[in-house]
Amino acid sequence: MQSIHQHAQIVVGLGKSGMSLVRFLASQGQSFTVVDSREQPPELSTLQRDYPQVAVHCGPLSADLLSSAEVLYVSPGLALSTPALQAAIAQGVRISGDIDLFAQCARAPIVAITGSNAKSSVTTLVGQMFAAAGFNAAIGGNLGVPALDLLDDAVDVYVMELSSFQLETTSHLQARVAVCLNISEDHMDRYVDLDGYIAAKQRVFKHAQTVVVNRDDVASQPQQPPAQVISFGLSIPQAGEFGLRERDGETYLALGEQLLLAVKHLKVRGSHNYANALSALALGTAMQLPMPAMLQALQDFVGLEHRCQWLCQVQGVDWYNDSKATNVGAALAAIEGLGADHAGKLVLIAGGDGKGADFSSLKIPVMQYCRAVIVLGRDGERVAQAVAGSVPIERVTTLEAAVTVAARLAQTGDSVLLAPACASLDMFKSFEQRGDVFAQAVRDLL
Ligand code: UMA
Ligand code: ADP
Repeated sequence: MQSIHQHAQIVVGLGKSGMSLVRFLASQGQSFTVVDSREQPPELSTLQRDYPQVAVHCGPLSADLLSSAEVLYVSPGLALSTPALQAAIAQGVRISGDIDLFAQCARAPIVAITGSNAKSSVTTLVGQMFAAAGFNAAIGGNLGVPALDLLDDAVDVYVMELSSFQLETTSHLQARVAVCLNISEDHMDRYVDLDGYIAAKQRVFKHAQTVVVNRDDVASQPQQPPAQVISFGLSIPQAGEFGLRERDGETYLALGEQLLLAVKHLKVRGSHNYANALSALALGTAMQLPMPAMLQALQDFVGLEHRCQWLCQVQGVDWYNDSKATNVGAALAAIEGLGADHAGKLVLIAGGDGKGADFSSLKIPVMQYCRAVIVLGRDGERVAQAVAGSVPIERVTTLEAAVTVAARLAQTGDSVLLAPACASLDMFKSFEQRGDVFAQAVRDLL
């Protein structure tokens, strides 16, 4: 029988975050226990191979065990509303997570980036701006590499993508600069309502030195901003603000009255990408990065895979992979961005795991920009019902079939857009796999 003291620290979850916590705590010579509600968590064999001495409990979470701890390091995939966690919280057990520990140990400043959409794109872009300016920037967090794995005294700055799930367990972030890029409904299977989701996102601002705000999106703004605030938005900027300005028929990224760069020099299109460029400039400016390095990075940025990514043209039809459009807000940005940019119509492929979302806001842009909608996946029918009465709807059961039907429906000059407005997990391992399957099916048309 293990003593209660041995369970003083418990790592809850044995995925990527849990395993990074194990490595970190073990490297500090600390003792801890690991639990995971799954019988076979993904990192179990790695744990048993590398840390055979660490106690691990797999299967249904024990409220008694969790309540005996002093602190629980909870993985982002586990909701704090899980009954065994609630029981522990009621007993006064402290909740923390990998980001909290990371923030307490990081010796370099942290740029903290959250929001419903564009986190990965902006995190990558800001990382590239630091690199262009000659700094050793570590980028990660929700983007992929767990925060604790990035800790290194040689790092000049940490550029961190943070999810609402990670922020829920974070109390000591103290970012040098923090942003919540935008808010639209997501993860409604995890939050009681939109306010709960926004409250989790707002934690990014706690004790931040400087805050970057999206002046077009009130829900994303901090309730109590610090003294130093830099804003971005698509409107004409006032002094010290980032925004868009028109001059001689050209649109420019601008800082106050100063024109910085014509958007035609960016390799990514659509107003959502201009907003991302402006937010990255605001973040870089808050970190005193030189403007020429930032503008160079913006011009070199080709965008990330699976985000409104142009694949190829087949018989006069352009094909776009936006598999990362895992919520309605991202799908809307793609439909409106591509729709406004193209003379032809869009054939939209949507559906998957809807995470409890309301799809009704898709109807008007679908009516305006789409030729047809092809639905698939667990919530495909809910998407179909939301857009019913707008354009023809086809129902399919595989992504390959969706590509075949889309090729038949699209006319010369049209574009086919995979922007599911849903997570992929009902049919695929990840959004990357969904995008890869789509891209392969499109290549098979050639
Ligand atoms: N799980 C259990 N029981 C447990 C622990 C986890 O069933 O005891 C399940 C969760 O419900 C979830 C899955 O396991 O379905 C993975 O959860 P996890 O917390 O173990 O995840 P990690 O492997 O640690 O990966 C996490 C992030 N995943 C989630 O937040 C779900 C990764 O973001 C992130 O890259 C990684 O940490 C490193 O920081 C992925 C993600 O999908 C990309 N994020 C969501 C999003 O972007 O929308 C928030
Ligand atoms: P995140 O990490 O927040 O999911 P990504 O950069 O991976 O963000 O992009 C996710 C999705 O959001 C993609 O479908 C992308 O095309 C879309 N997107 C990118 N920028 C924006 C924006 N400013 N507003 C809305 N959607 C966006």
